Amino acid sequence: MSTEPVPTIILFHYSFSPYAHKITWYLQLRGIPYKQCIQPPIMPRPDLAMLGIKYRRIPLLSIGNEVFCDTSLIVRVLEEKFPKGRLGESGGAWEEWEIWSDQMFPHATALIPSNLPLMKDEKFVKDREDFSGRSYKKEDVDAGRERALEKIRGFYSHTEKVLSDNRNWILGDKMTLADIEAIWPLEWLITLPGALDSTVTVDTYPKTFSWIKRFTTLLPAPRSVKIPTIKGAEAKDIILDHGQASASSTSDIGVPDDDPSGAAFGEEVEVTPVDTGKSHPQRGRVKALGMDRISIEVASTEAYAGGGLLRVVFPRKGFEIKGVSVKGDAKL
Ligand SMILES: N[C@@H](CCC(=O)N[C@@H](CS)C(=O)NCC(=O)O)C(=O)O
Repeated sequence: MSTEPVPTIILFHYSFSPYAHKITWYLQLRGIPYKQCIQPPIMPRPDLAMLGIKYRRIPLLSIGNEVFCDTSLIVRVLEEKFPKGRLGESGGAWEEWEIWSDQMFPHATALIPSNLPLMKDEKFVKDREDFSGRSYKKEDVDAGRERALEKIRGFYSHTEKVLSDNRNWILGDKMTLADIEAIWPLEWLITLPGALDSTVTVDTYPKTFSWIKRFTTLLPAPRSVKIPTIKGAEAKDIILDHGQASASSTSDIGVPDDDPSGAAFGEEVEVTPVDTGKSHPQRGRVKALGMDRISIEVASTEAYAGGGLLRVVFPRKGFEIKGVSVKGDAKL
């Protein structure tokens, strides 16, 4: 682990984002100090727009001058920087639970009850239809409910089976990253009133419910952790204050001549998720293309004479890169 002082960490999120819970739990269980910048649950997000960030998914995590997108990359970056804390060794076994919960999430969102005030808010419905490409209209949500519940029961059954030998934690007798990776969508549904029905309860999945309780009891009590909350303007100053490429975690990676994306160093590209949030591509100049990550330089609204720049970093998995230097060029 590097002995360099760690620059300020800022989590951009809103309180009811289940993907953000995965990261707040990780930060708290590893004992990593961070600040938070609370975002509106729907677009627009002016704090991010002034940084030149068009990518729309939550959460994002900045470390110094770099903003990391997608929780899969955020977890990996934090694991590289902070491998110690209140979590046991999991080797690579947590990665299969990451894939598992990503597969569960679309079915879980299909269980957001159509009678929630939020689901009657036209702006929210429109925003999420743009985000997911799926209908959030009451009749469609209600019609999809049984099928989603059936899928979701499969996920609770799976953890019930894994825990059937009376282990305390998903990989055995120590709480690990695999627990965080598995619990966040299960816990979210349990705490979302009306999402589940009588087929998913403490009686039908007792081991899963008590494991979730065991986990949440170990989290620091919300009142005991005072996470400093900062406004967008302060977050922007912190991020833009940290200098340029020298402060970047990806500056040693470079760009191979024969990268499969076809993109070259310095080329202007758009990076876009392949599943959700596709109508919000992120533009920037290629600075590094590693095996598992893409780093682009993005100009904030303050960019002038080489200042006001930041790095935005994406995982390779689940994202595509398109050149934009030539109009209509759609090379991959
Ligand atoms: N693969 C992404 C998924 C993140 C995601 O879907 N987040 C939801 C919130 S839990 C989101 O961005 N919803 C739309 C929005 O808030 O704009 C990740 O791991 O970060």
